[in-house]
Amino acid sequence: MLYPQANSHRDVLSLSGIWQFSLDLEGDGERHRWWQGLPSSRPIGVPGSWNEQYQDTMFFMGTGWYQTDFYVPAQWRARTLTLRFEGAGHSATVWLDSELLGGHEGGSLPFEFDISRHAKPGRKHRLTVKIDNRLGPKTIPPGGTDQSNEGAGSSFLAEAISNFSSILPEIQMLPFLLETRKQYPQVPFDFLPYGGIHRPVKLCSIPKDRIQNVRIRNDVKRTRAAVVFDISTVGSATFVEVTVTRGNKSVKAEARIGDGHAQVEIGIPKPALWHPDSPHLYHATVTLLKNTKPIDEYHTEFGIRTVEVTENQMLLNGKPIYLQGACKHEDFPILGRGLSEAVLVKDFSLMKWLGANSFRTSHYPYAEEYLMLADRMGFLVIDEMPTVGLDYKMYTDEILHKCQNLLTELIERDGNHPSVIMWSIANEPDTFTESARDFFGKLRAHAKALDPSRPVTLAAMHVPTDYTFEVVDVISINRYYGWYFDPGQLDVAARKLSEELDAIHAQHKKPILVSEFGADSMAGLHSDPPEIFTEEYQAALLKSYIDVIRSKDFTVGEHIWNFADFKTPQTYTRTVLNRKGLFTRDRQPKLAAHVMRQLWQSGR
Ligand code: GCB
Repeated sequence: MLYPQANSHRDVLSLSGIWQFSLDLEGDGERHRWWQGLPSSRPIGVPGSWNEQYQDTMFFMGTGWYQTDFYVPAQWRARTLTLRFEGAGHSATVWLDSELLGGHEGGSLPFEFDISRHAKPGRKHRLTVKIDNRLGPKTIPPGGTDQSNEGAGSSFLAEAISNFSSILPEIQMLPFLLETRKQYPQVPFDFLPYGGIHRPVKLCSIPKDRIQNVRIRNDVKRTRAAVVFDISTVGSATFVEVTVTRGNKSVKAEARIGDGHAQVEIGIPKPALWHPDSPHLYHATVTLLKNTKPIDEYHTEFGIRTVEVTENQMLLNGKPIYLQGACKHEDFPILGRGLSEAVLVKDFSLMKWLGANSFRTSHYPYAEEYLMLADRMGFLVIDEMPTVGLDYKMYTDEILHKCQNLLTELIERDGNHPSVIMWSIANEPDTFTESARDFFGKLRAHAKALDPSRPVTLAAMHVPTDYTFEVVDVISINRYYGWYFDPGQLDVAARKLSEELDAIHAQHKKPILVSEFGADSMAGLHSDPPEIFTEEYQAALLKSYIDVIRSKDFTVGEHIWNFADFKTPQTYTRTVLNRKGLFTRDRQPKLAAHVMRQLWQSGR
């Protein structure tokens, strides 16, 4: 699936704007054929989560219906017409007029429908989308089945209690402890399970004979790069031509199409390599030819670079690279998870201001616009699956198959971006059982089969007995000493972190990224000596972790949790937001941001 674009053979119409919206509180919208018209609807902004657009939708878990009317331009005749959703969910069901087009599960990857049979150029159509943001024991990510407290993610503890309560009386305390872990809405992760059409919806007009997909890979040998374009096509075109341009230089090559596929290789002597300090991009134009006549084209940018992993290091273009940055969320006041290019630009400019060179798309794939901008501005991205909060009971063939499909979709979408240097196949799943090693081992193998050029990691918390350390290329650990453990004791935290890093590396001989560490701070709360929740304590904790991380020659980076404060479910450990941000939710720097800027701007 190619990212939609308008060029001399293609057209895109944005359906972003104000749609109509109704909550389906009785769950009978389908029975009442709401695609024919929404009852008592109100306006809603698309893209955007529904949560913060009205007071009564803030914590709503259930189904909400969206509707809008649009015209298909009269000149779009004899074309293939598609309707593309960049991200909506958690699940979406779509109707065009009274025709059911289909559905999609998972809110963070694009999906599209061919509507050529239903849509008539020059006519007005009604588009209806039913969104359900409820999560269950088999969704990715998992969650409670409704907005009550019946959650997934704690089955291990519940089972342990019933098994051991006759032998160990203390274990009877566990139901109480479990109760205190609950949050509202109940999900086994720490960000709001937003609902809505989070990313743009687009109506696309593409040629019937067309370029279907373009995969770009590069092989760099000494002073020459071979860039290979794998192109799939639809229809009867015979040749495909690729022109690669940089500045005023261009190179061209073509190949014959066989069975809807062609491979074009272009040699580039002395390539300008992509690197965060010099994010050189090449421009490629792929042209589809029928009897030498161009009938479709697609433009894309790409970068030439290599990534390798040794026992101690990550190498970018053969040289060690150290990741400094923060994990993010798609989260902003009022927009929720909704895409705003202005917020994106603001965030990337703040990351540059900090001196960060990387980030992780915790805990799901972000809008592709993030990667496009990361390519241009020079950020190294760890691209994460939506596999967050998996418990050990989920390690079944059925769920594995689901995760493999998601990984395929992710690599299909993001594989061409030079900024993506590593796939993260999960965040903090249960990894203390051998079944975790088998499950994530198979997922890693799937990633390698689709994309041998990138290392694979998993952000783990069950240190040191983590079975997935055996199957990943880079070990990533999320650590909260000095916060959830040993609060207020930075010296103890530093000692524990240091011992743990040494022990993991001694056993596994793999590079380690500290993929999360941090402390909440309420902007404006101060204390001396530093106490938890103050700006001083957050800054001191980050600094002391970084001193430890940098003292090891096998660590490959420091990723702070989190770039900015973000919205969470309600629980007594959160004050409306998770406040581990370097910035407030509206992107004003806390003390820690200034401290990190000083550290990062001067390099490792
Ligand atoms: C973690 C999770 C992240 C949480 C964070 C926290 O380990 O990966 O999703 O938000 O801790 O602040 O508790």
